Amino acid sequence: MLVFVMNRGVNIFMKTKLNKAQLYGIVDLGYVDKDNLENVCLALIAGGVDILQLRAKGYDQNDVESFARRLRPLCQKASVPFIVNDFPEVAAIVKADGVHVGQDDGSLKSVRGIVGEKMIIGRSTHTKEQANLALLEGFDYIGFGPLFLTPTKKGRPGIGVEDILYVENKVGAEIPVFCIGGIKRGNIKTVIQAGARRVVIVSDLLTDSSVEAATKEVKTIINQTTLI
Ligand code: 3NM
Repeated sequence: MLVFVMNRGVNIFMKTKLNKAQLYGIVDLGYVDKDNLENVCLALIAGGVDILQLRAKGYDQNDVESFARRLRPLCQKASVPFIVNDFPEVAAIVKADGVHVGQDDGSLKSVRGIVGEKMIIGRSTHTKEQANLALLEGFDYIGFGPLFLTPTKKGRPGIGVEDILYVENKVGAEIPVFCIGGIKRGNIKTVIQAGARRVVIVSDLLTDSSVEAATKEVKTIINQTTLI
């Protein structure tokens, strides 16, 4: 018998997936042609991403909604939580599993008011203090970075790996912390050895000639490094 467990808060099935996630992938329109969204989404899923976000900076709400409608069923079929960046209204309309918001995108309460009680809500954080505040406010997970300079988020300094352990111990004991920004196959071991348990990787996967193979490589590195 299939029992679909829901409580009054976030969808438990998706929350469990979130809690187990190690690799968070992003279909980022800065790297992916809009005619190729499905292929890249499927390649990330086949490679083993545990969560997938749609990020479409510079596009308007109607465009983002139409992109989200194309990716939502692919993630649903694979049981991969589907997160919409920046647009809580779109997340609500397409019944995404979650929405991700930045520091300037309003309070948890205001986002919750749009997406309802069941949806995962993540917050970008760039300092230890912001990470602590996001936990206190009640976000379901945080991004923490950018660790290194990255072309995907231009104009931001890298914060380095020094604070990862503190944030993992303090915030990561309660909610998932995804380290982000400039993480690549070449430096992921350093990031994990500095205390990271979960990572987001964008350009290193999306600029590879095989997104699927690159994603699989990352999963292998994570598994090997985590076992050490
Ligand atoms: N957010 P890449 S860093 C989308 O620190 C994003 O909040 C960041 O892409 C943050 O893996 C970042 O190509 C870019 O560096 C991540």
